[in-house]
Amino acid sequence: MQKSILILGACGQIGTELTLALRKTHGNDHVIASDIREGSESLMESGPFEILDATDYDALEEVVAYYEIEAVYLMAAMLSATAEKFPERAWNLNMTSLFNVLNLGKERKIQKIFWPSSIAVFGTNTPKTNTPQNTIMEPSTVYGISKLSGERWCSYYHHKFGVDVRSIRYPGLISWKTMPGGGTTDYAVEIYHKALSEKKYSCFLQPDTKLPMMFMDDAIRATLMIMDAEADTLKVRSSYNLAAMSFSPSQIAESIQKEIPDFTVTYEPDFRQTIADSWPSSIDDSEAHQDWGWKSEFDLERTTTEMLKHLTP
Ligand code: VAH
Repeated sequence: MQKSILILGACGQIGTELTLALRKTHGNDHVIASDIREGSESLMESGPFEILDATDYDALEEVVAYYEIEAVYLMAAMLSATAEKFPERAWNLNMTSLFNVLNLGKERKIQKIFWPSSIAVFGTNTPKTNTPQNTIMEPSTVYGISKLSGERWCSYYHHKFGVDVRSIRYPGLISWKTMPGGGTTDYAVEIYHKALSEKKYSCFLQPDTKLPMMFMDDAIRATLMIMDAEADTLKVRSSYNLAAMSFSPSQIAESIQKEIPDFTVTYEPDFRQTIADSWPSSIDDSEAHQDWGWKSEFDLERTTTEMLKHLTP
């Protein structure tokens, strides 16, 4: 009998699109979406859904047993900006949920795990351009600390207990199907919505703040690729660097102004500027390319075309 897949945090920015993509390839009934609240209409209508708190081990174990889950995608997390406002809640959510899933793997109740890390694991003393897979990692944000700790635990559970956990350090992600929440890179989504609705946007980062970014279609494809890869090809069991493009707020504004010439942007940096300044401006993802054939397909121009096409009423 075909085993099932469980997505934790299925209503989030990545979780929503990942659920729809997995349902397309595995069939709706074999992909169980879950979150602490219901999600978008397209998500709720397309297959089974459970209200589930990823920090509740007993509830998680019950859902895994009931649906005979083979693989878990743990997408539930508190992102960088919100985590700075609620450090202990962020640590509890990001770490307890990870330990719950890793322990299910250790007990062989599930066979495969995907867990998202982030470029937030790097800090101000990390080499800023073409940041390598292995380098100085001293994150200065609650979110980055939780993601770096999570990477070390993923590697420990793989090497000590044989848990098949796979991970990617996502850059900032740009999507049109769902709004992101609580991230420092969320400006790169908000700007498209504001360009279309008001033709003006106040950006919370400086115009020259260059950050690694990726269109959601690339991020979903990378996630499915690493999960489909042969286990012995994956030499990195902490988390793989992943890259597509890097741009600044002024560069994304220029790409939008090619389509909407009278769009204007002002810049009013807030606390998220300090977070962004601690992150790399570009990433070297050679290992992901070598080990499992990763190659991005969306640059800024193609991303802007897709975003404006799908968001235009
Ligand atoms: C955030 N979107 O802004 C997330 C991401 C690299 C940034 O991890 O917190």
